Amino acid sequence: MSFTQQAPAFGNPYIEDRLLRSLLRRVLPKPVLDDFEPQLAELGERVAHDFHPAQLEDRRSEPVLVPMDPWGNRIDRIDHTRFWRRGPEIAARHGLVATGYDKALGQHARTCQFGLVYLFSATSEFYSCPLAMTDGAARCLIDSGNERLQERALPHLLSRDPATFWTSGQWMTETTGGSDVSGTETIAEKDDKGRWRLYGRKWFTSAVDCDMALTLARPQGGGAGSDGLALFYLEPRRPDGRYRQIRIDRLKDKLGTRKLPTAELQLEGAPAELVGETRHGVRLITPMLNVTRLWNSIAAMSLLRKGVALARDYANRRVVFGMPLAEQPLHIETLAGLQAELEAGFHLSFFAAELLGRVETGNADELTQNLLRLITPIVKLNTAKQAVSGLSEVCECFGGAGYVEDTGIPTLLRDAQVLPIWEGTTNVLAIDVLRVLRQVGGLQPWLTALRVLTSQVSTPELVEPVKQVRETATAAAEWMVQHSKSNDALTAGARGLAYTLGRTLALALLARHADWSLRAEHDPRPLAAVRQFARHGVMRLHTPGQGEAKMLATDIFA
Ligand code: UCC
Repeated sequence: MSFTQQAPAFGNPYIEDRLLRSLLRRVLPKPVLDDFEPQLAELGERVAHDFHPAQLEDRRSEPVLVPMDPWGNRIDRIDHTRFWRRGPEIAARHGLVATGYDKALGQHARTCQFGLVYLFSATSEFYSCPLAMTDGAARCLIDSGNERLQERALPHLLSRDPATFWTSGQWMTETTGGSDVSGTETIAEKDDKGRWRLYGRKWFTSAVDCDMALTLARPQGGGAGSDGLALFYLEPRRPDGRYRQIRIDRLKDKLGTRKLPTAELQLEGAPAELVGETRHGVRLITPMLNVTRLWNSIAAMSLLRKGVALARDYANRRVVFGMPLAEQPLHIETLAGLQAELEAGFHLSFFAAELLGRVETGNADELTQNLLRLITPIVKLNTAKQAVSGLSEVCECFGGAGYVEDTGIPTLLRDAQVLPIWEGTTNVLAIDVLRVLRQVGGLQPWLTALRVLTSQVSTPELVEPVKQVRETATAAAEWMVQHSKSNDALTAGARGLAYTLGRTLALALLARHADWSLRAEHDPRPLAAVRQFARHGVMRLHTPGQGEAKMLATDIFA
């Protein structure tokens, strides 16, 4: 019998995840954790022993658009994968959206919810995407103050009963673009009964067979640009499942997230309802964007965590050059580097979740609200990049097997590549960071957060990382002063700024957690993560050389 390699095993991602468990012990009051923990363990059990093997077995299936029935009737039915058909049951039963709004959990509702999302997302065939939009829609409707729509939709969006649970879509992207929506061509017209009807083409509508959707359209006679757009609510399908004046042209042929049916569709007079006024739709939909950006961050860490867990397990099973990979110094370094980036992105994401929970329950002052607004794009763009580069490394940890589809490893990387693209690309979000800095009057919320976090660190071993945080904070403040004089220089350096703000905050969060872990639990591993991450560096600021950059980018000799 020739040699066969043992496959990596994937265990309960709650029971086996030191990171999440120790974060929850620090952040949640003990009675809340004691009460909530069985839900995490139960979902983790299903993820490892049901969802993961079921998805591997059904690896090849993809959703299919069935435009016509056999008798020539237009039906536009989407036949989902097996796992997707279970989505509503899983989402409702485990409260993947509802937990975030659970009043009994108070300001901890978001931490608890995103704990569940972190366990589920990487093993959800991206069913987490419609759930993110569902959560975003609930937030949006609450913030809009539109009581009629709240009464209509919230009981469904926040339902824990699969029979009444709804998902929501977020239909923003058109052929004119998903980043700059000011060119949106969808028109809203009133019919002779005074009802709004939408006409236009949506170009990237994820999870198209949702129960409701929020979308942007231009009321006829309204102004140009994004100010003239209004936010509309629609229920795309009739009770029999047929679409209401909507035609699906095709499903997208994407690099990854292939189980997620993303469609191009035509609105041919679809009935809709105004959420707010007949303009300022972009402003009205931003609560949704901010919530989905946080889901994106947690999803990034969920995927990276799964990859690292598989690579770590594999390193114990794979023997080469006479030794398990897990005992080889260079492989150990590689895994340690991955783990440190994971821990950094994890603490960033859960810090944002914690702040969101405080803001939503009225337990946050203005500075904290500004901090949440500032770090939401920063956390999203940093974690998305960490997931892509980390999962590329994860593939390499498996050698050739990491390049072979039926191991399930390549899918992790392909799926991760959507994370820096949708919900705001890295550049769009870096520019959003500049927008927030202008609105909140500069770096103050970030500087204050660093000061508060580092003041909680007293362990002598953490003196150096804390110094690194403080020095980078000073450098960032100086960089802002130097570059604020030129809008071009500020914009060209915005990525470097956003990376630096994110990585420095991550280092401070890691240090705070390591300090607590050493004192409260005598666990030295978070300290090791701080040091490793500090070695990777947090400073990404640079002074852009505009002339040279342009010469290189255009390849034209000036
Ligand atoms: O739809 C898509 C696929 C869905 C898949 C969901 C998956 C979720 C993750 C799942 C994980 C498993 S993808 C398409 C997504 N599209 C975007 O994310 C849009 C990206 N573009 C931007 O974010 C841009 O910055 C825009 C569209 C917001 C820029 O629009 P404008 O109109 O040029 O921007 P303005 O005029 O600067 O902003 C309009 C208002 C301003 O407030 P006022 O009117 O009071 O001055 C801004 O301050 O909106 C405010 N604003 C915000 N407020 C802009 N962005 C934000 C924000 N993020 N939060 C709060």
